[in-house]
Amino acid sequence: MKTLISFAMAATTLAFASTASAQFAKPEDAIKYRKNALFVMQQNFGRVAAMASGKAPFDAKVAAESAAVADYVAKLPWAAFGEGTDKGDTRAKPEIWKEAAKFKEHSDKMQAEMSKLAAATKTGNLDSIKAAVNATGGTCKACHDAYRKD
Ligand code: ASC
Repeated sequence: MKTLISFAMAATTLAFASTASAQFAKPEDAIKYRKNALFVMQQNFGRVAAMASGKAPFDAKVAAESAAVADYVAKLPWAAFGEGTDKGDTRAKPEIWKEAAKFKEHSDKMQAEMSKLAAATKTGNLDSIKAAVNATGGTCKACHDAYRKD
């Protein structure tokens, strides 16, 4: 009995672990998940970008907090681009599923630049933040140009 319970618990843990990383009940859920993650990321990145361009007053603490959130959330959307999630309420181009390696290169690049931005905000140096915002924004644009409709 004890063995059965621990087996059941281990199975449950495994099920939750894979649910959290890559499985969604419905394709619509995956699409919603990745769009919401990208939205939260953009809101936080955009806050820092507004400071970098002088559109918002520079607040080092808010910049660092926002960049840290963007850096973490940047890891999330990619698990939600699984097979069968190419159709529905999405602007994702079908090429994403035909050129998975290239798409991953874009997402890896963005995550790397976002991490550099988070590091730059920790120094509080506005010039390095500006450079990192431009580099990160460039990776957003490159991927949108290649893989997003309109
Ligand atoms: C943003 C946003 C993007 C990028 C891009 C940078 O804030 O939503 O897609 O920056 O505009 O060129």
